[in-house]
Amino acid sequence: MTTTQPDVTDIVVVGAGFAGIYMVHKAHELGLNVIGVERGGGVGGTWYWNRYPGLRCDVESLDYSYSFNEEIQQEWVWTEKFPAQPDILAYLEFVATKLDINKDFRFDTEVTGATWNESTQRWSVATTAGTIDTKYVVWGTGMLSIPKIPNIPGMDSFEGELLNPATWPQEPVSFAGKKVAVLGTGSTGIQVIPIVAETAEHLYVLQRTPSFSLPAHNASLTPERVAEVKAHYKEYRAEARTQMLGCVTETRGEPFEVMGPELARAELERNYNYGSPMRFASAIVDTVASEEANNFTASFAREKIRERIADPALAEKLMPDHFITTRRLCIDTDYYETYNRDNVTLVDLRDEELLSLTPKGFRTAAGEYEVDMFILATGFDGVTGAISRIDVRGKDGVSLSAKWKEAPASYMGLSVAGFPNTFVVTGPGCPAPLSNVVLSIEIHIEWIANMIKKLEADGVSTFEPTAAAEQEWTDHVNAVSDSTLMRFSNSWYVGANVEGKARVNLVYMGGVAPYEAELQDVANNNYRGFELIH
Ligand code: NA7
Repeated sequence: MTTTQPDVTDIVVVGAGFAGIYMVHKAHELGLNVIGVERGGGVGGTWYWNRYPGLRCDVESLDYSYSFNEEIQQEWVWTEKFPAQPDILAYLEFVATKLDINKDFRFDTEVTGATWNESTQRWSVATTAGTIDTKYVVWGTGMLSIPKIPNIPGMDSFEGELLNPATWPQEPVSFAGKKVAVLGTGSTGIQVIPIVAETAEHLYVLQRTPSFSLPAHNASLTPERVAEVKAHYKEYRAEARTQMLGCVTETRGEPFEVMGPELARAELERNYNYGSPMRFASAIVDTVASEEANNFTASFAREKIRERIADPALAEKLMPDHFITTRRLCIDTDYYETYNRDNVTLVDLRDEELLSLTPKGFRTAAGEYEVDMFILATGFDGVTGAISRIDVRGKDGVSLSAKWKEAPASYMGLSVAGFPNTFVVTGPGCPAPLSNVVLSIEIHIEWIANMIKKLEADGVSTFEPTAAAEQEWTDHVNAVSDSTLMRFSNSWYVGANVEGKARVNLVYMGGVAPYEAELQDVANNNYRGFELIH
């Protein structure tokens, strides 16, 4: 009998999205051996799988890109204010080629488990293409990579096309002449709905919770704007790094009380006209913290929504009633105007509960609807979803998904007690979900690489955060969150969208710049909170 020997390396990087690409590059810089593992057929991560028409990032392209390499940021040309999925994918392919990291990835390969070996003090990573023995594992599995598929009775019986935006077919999908249903009105639904309506015979939008959405005012980037940013890109990026959301917002940085209603309204108007959720959310600095500021911002946003919908009764059904920014603040192109079309019907699931899918369509408490296509824009098992589906076993065989079932805790949003020599990029308890996530990823990868460099230089064989440090950070994340209106959130930011998932504050609300300062403080104090074993 022959046994296959595991491959041996220094670092395994899981995922070839923004995090994985940069981490493999960093491993090269550190002179360490690295193996990347990616279940997709190429780089891109969530931008590889999500391909539905209308998909764009809601962070501007000049921000939503790597800042660490001057050559890349000068050479790549963004053409639109908000980048479309094909452009982001092409950008990541360009970066991967430029950094020569494709050769280090095993594509079409899934990580199925990872086990900490007490005797060797190393990880054994099980993949669909063999086992890898490694000192470190860096999880770059993404915050929004596992779609949440709702358990609707009769789903198997539906004879039409059942599609999920997060695993959209690579070949074009036609809506022409079809009756289509879209379930879900978060960012995904809001982006796909206007596109479907353009050619579908009829579109039914199934809404349970209305979102706040603002016009994106997307447009081609003028060569002048690109040249202006590129001439001072270093300074532009440096400024982004001083901000709460990790991108330039030109906020006055004043709370509602200081601004007063007149100035506050003018600032909301200015940012609304600019078209950017990051800027609009930052216009009044305490929108997410103060009820008064939030109500003011939300009233303004509701007024704007009303102006876009011809039928006032329909407008009221589309009116969000949560604290603005405690669920994703969306941007759109013609989302509300789509409801003014004759071929679009809103099915308000608060009035008529969705009971089931049927062979020919779907049934609500009000009756049966026939459709040829049903699109599940029902979101993701955010932040912890991907890694929790992998059988990760730390010290004493403890399973990470079991540990996280009750409360997904981490130290500093990137490491977990009981799981040595491991980093979870943009894990629970960091500001990434409410930030320019590319910058949040860069902050994590650079910090991780610096830590590995120091540990290697000092001859440290293992590290892990202490349980006390993890608890202290988790308490801090909760205290900051609870001091904001996020305590009322009912979204993936707090795990509330997935049945049975623990409701916890997955987002650190302290802001990107203060968070980076806290990370630096940990590093400067000899990695305070970590146990380092030589
Ligand atoms: P979201 O923002 O989680 O939105 C999912 C939508 O699907 C939301 O309107 C949900 O309503 C709805 N939904 C989910 N399950 C159901 C069931 N079972 N019945 C009815 N409606 C349902 O996901 P997106 O993909 O749109 O956006 C995710 C992130 O991607 C976004 O935040 C950006 O960061 C990019 P509910 O709220 O549950 O009532």
